[in-house]
Amino acid sequence: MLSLIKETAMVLHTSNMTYILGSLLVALLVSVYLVVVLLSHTPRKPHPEELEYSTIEDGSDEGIRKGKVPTSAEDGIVLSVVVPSYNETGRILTMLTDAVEFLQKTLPDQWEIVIVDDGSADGTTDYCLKLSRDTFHLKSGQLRVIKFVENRGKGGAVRQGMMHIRGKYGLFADADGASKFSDSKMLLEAIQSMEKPSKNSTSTQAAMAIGSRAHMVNTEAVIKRSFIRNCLMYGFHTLVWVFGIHSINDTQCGFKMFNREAIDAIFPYMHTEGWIFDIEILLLGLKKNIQYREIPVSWHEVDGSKMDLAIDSLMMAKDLVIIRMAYVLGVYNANKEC
Ligand SMILES: Nc1nc2c(ncn2[C@@H]2O[C@H](COP(=O)(O)OP(=O)(O)O)[C@@H](O)[C@H]2O)c(=O)[nH]1
Ligand SMILES: [Mg+2]
Repeated sequence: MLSLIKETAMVLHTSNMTYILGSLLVALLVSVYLVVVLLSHTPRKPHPEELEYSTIEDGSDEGIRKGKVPTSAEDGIVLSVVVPSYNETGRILTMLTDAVEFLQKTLPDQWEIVIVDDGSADGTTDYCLKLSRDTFHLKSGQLRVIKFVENRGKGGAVRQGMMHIRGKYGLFADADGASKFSDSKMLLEAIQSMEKPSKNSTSTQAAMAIGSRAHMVNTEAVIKRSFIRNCLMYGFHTLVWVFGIHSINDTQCGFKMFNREAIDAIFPYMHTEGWIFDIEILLLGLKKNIQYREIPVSWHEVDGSKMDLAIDSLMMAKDLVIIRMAYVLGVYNANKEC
């Protein structure tokens, strides 16, 4: 009789423990889900002014023409270059000079530059339009500026720019000219070699070419960077690896090109507006089986970074975890535009 009571007590004890552990697990999962929902991000809708671009007027010394941003490719434009720009009057001249010179030479009249001025307070928009007229002597429409009413972050600017280009291909490139613009040729050739599955094929496959600085890890350019910046870089790489992008060595290079099929499959679905947006682009690309190639590009450190190493690194780490968890838990849906 005593052993029966003991056995019953044991069974009750075990089932109680199972019940408690089960409840804890459910509570943990619900909490994680709620935290991810709370910290997930919905990109803000553009203000009406942000769906317009400004460009210089032909044959006028000061005239500025405005137009509605395009939503599809237009004949004649092969390459569109999107430049996210936040207070860049001090740095953008070098980048634009390099880009305009190369584009005029290699794709005459078949290119455009779209500056996305992310709520700058230093007159970036007027400065770029003035350069377009007085320094580069461009035609109306060749350099366009979309000006945000309020700051959204680099990811938000790249998203908006890429969704409103006219080119068959879109490249986004940093305003500080850290990469040599002529390297864009390698990215274009890589995409063109991936997009046609065979010589006779009529369909075009989505493809992206990812500028990479991975080959520079042991070079002067990286070694000379501050100790703290390199520590953060290694920490970040580890986090990216843990959260599941194993096949791409440099996720953060601000020099990436897409064909229109890839642009349509990625950018309307992108939630992230901050610095970590490259990771979401790559996750969406991988999820959608978009072909890609990582292309080594030149790169040099340019002073005047807008990143606050301490705060932005913490934010990036948090956002990286949230993006990954949001896709795993179904908070973000790779097939639903946002
Ligand atoms: N749209 C947008 N772009 C930004 C912002 N901050 C920086 N950028 C752009 O992002 C690019 C890289 O910025 P940079 O400060 O050089 O970053 P780093 O190279 O990672 O140190 C440049 O084109 C900047 O203008 C921002 O708040 N919004
Ligand atoms: Mg930079």
